[in-house]
Amino acid sequence: MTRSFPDTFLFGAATAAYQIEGAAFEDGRTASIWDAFARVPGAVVGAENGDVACDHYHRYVDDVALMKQLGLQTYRFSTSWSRVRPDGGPVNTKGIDFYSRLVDELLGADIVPWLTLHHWDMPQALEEQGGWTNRDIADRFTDYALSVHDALGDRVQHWTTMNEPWCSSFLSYTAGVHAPGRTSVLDGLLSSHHLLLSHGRAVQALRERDADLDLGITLNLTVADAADVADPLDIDAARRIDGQFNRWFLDPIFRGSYPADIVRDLRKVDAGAVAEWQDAVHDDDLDVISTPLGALGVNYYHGELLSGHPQEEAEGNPHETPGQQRQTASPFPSHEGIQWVERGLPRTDMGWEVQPEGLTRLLVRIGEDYAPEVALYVTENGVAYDDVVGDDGEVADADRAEFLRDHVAATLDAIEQGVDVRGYFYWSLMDNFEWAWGYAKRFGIVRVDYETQQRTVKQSGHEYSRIIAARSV
Ligand code: PNW
Repeated sequence: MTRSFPDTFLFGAATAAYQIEGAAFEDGRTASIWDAFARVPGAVVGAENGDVACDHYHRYVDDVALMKQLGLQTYRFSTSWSRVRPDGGPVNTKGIDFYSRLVDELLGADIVPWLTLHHWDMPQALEEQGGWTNRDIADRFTDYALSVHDALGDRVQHWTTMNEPWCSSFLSYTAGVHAPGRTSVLDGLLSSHHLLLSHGRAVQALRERDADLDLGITLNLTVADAADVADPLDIDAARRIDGQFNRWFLDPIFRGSYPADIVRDLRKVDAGAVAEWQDAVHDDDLDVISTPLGALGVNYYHGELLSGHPQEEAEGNPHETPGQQRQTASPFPSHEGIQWVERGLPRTDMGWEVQPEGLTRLLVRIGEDYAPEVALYVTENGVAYDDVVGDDGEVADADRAEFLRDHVAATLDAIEQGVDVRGYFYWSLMDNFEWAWGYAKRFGIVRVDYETQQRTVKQSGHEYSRIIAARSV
């Protein structure tokens, strides 16, 4: 039986500035933390960087034509802070003009622009003043948000402040596998708070400008299941991962408080860091952070099955990132005794399990527990596979086509269960710079030949076009 999506549901695809633009030092852009981190020996597989990436900065006209050909209704992209305000300083007209031309091109193609202000590429000059660990960053970020709004506010309706603050705090400042590569529990805690504070301040400032803007944030979220649902240790392991990954961000945004159980756990790990973090959380901060939103973006890649029995083997851990040549740590400050259990589900090229029903459960849970008043969008979902290019130049990625169809269907399942989900963005429009993995992992529905910059729509891209045209699965 085929089932249809609501008429207003939006189908799109997503990218991020550093991952596709290239032109890293053109037209006044200066270094971001990713330009700097990519040059640290051992930080990125193959010592690759985003200097050229997909050369989207020069090819955006063709890329928008490709989006139109695919039938995308919306396109999620990010603006580069160091292009718009190099070194975090005054506005760079040439930099912001690029986004203005991109937005015009999208609107001309009838594609709704979906803008993210921060997708991890903060100016390196600001990192040198402490980056997200320095409270002043909230003012810098708000200035940056307003300058993007100055230029694009007349044409862009949908604004996302942050992409995945868990990644820009704990993966970046505690685990050390993403820029700026620090390994400190305190820095992870401080940066998570300042990312949320910056989000709240920017939402307030943008809303003051224009009450009609659709404002939101994108979080990476997971379903954390206990291996044995009757085992107290397994239940507790699932609680701790859910708390550190999901609730650490959801609770301040939607409930105006940090999860007390996790604060308690963290105190056992590093009481000094928790005390310093508590000093950094000022009285009014949580009111600012919980400013009501119009949209919550949910990024879902995989779920996790957890055990609290240390003797079990930790084969299932999806949070393994490269960086073995550098000192790295767990992104979860409270990880002792937690094991990820292998459950035999198929795995992707990232080692992540394929679990579409997890997306349905996640959306239902978020809709019920946190966001009954806010519209949900799946702002990222996608898969890396080791694509094979045929003799005819075609990419027969039946595995990705199936993944896409199954997750679009899982989104529809949530809608049918009453959750207000209004869009789905596949990650990613095209193969691109996959952070610490460099160009080794391909998520695109469009293949990029990094020698020639030629784009080829994969079988999964054609499949997505058919789904969008039919508006049903
Ligand atoms: C997201 N994890 O990153 C990002 O938003 C994208 O830029 C990225 O390309 C995409 O997912 C694929 O990786 C994540 O460790 C990186 O759980 C790591 C995790 C989650 C999301």
